[in-house]
Amino acid sequence: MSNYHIKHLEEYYQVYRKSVREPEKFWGEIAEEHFLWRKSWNKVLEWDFNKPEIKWFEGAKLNITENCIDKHLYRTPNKTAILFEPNDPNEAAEHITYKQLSERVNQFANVLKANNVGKGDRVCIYVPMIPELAIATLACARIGAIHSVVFAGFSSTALATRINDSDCKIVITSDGSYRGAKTIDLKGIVDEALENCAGVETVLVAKRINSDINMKQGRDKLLQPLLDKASKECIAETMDAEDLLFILYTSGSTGKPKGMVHTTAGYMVYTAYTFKNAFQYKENDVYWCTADIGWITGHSYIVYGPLANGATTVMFEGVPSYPDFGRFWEIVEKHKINQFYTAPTAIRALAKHGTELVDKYDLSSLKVLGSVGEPINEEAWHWYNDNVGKKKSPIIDTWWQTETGGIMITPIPYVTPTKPTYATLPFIGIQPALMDENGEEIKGNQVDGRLCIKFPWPSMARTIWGNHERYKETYFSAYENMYFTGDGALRDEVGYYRITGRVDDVIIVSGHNLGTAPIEDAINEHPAVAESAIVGFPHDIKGSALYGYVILKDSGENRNQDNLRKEINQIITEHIGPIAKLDKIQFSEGLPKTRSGKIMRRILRKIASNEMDNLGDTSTLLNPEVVQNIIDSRL
Ligand code: 6R9
Repeated sequence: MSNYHIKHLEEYYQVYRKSVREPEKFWGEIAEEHFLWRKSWNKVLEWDFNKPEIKWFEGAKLNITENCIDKHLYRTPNKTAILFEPNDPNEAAEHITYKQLSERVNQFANVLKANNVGKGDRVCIYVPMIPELAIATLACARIGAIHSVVFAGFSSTALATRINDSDCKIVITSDGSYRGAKTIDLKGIVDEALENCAGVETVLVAKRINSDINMKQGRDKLLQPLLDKASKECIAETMDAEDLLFILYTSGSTGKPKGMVHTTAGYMVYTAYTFKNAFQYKENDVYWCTADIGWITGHSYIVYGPLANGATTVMFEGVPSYPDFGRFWEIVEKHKINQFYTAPTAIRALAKHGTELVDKYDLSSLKVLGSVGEPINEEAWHWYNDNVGKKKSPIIDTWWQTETGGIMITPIPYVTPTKPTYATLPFIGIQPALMDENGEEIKGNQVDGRLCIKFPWPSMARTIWGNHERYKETYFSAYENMYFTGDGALRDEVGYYRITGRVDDVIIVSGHNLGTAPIEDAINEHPAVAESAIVGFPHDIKGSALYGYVILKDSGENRNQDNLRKEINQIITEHIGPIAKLDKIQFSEGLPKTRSGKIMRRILRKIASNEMDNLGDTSTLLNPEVVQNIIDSRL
């Protein structure tokens, strides 16, 4: 018997040891006993971090939707698979059973086929958090098309870049979306994006807000009439274990976004296994992850992981602040949520509004509280633990990445004793290492270094779409034979890990990864801007916020600086989206540079964070005098 469900700490250590000593045997057993395969594998694992090439379950044939849907049709056809909670609390929630999900996914899959989409084709999904988003994703998987979900808060420029990078021939979208009191014209954004996307032949449009939209003849089609006519049967495509399941873009520290490629079998096995254990999901539990499916958290822990376990997974369309800051807790009470998974930035935003709105609702159904996206600070951890969990629901601080596909370091609730701000122990099968600046592994406890992973795990990204060289360079070149995460971490006296944050130029704002380079590129497009540099600074709700140093072409004295600030944020909104707007914009005369011309972000970060007494040695700079000047004009 494989250890699919871990129930106590002894068992964790025992299973962990097994997973590390005999990884192939371990994962082979998990895969064999808990999933449907059309054909078994020839070999559980083949890997080479130098090429890099990683293959799990090679030779196996399967379809992930048979594991996420069909498998449950025999036993629990009438169980709710997806519980949709709309933006407006007065609109009824929608319970989609496994049987209904099966029919709707098949209909959608048939519509895709009728629109010339087949195995290996890329499909861009730009849909808000409505059931069609999950259904479209699964419909792609059903027919072997590769989905590329783009978060429906991204701008038209960001959308176009992603559509073109992966050559999507079809875009699925909606007329618009609801977000709190606002509506957003998504179709308009798509139309704008497609002016620069010659390869897109078809746009399928779901109706959500019933707005008047422009429909381009021959290209745009309303989805519902097509779905209504489509058959509810669709035989799943047979996929190889290593066939591509999806592409999901994430920000790098430089250059354009990276289309991380995830494949079928390993991703399925690992997300399902981590879901079961990290959330201790039990048969009739109702599980809610507040992320958007546009991020990896939504892919793995709203859609695939929960559905592979036959769970009830909640999809929430709205925002935590609408109609008031009690909305999350109202939903927890209403649907008797058992596992609740959110981000530190949301917790901090809610904590700011006191406990009254938490105490108003009955949260006694909660058994597990999750956190993801960025380090959770001590204050937020305690607020979450005291007021939401009432000190009886363990907090799992889950560390992982778009690239890792699934949770990597986390407590297992009711198994691993938690410690505030610590992600604690590696998940089963995960072998972390801390590295020093000379490329040596730092052994022992009470140490800190750069976080790497020594051995492959099933759900790791296999490449960057269209750029394997960049994949190698970014993740496998910093340290020999190691996957480099880009994060720093410390290991305490008992071997618990605490993630200390990025060690590269990625800034995490409200849990969203933002690379500095694309934002700087956008700002530099303003005709008055000569150069710019972005750094993060501590923010009590967002975790980090963005601070921009902008150098103007002329001295800028004749300009209205407030207008300039607005224009700069407008350009950023157009190029990337509102999430990348700068909180502070300082106009300065120069930027501190090394002799090789590199911007010394370390110094700019310190100034933005008001740590001026701790600037380090600035004498080796090309232009040391500029530092005082920047300090003097600090905001
Ligand atoms: C799942 C997800 C990945 C980066 C990662 C790290 C940060 C995520 C964290 C955390 C501290 C946690 N991060 N979870 N830092 N503690 N529990 O967020 O993926 O959007 O790719 O971000 O987020 O810096 O490297 P992604």
